Amino acid sequence: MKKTKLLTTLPIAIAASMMLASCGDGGGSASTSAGGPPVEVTIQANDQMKFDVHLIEAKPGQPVQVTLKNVGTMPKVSMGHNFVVLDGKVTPEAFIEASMMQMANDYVAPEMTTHVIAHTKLLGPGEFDTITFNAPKEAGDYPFVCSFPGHYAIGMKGVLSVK
Ligand SMILES: [Cu+2]
Repeated sequence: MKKTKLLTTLPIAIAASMMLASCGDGGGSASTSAGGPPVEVTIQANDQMKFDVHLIEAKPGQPVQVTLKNVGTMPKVSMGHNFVVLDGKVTPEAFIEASMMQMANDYVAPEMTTHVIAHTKLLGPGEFDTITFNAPKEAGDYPFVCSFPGHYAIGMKGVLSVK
């Protein structure tokens, strides 16, 4: 009698503990991957062509979740923003120059995608996009930019520091 009761209640107990775990810190299922719990970053981009975050720190191989929010009000065609992390094997300047005519590709030149670790969509006012990627396994500083023409030069840039 005792035995059967244990057997029937056990699955419920397991289910309950799983629910508790998933409601925990929001770290979610990604926390089980090799690089440890993800770094979560929210970056705002505005009409003044500024990011409010210029440094992201991660461990080698650690998952990184970036949410880019365009908090501006100007139209996407004149003031769109994206977030592009580069592999360090191409300069941001070369990447931006190659991408400046690539509006249809969210200003990410197809021939440059091998140098792109990750990128968001190009966002119009009030839009946001969330991407998750793994930080490079090699320690170093990896540049990130907004590749909308002119924005990098004004300062829409930063560094993913892996160490
Ligand atoms: Cu921008």
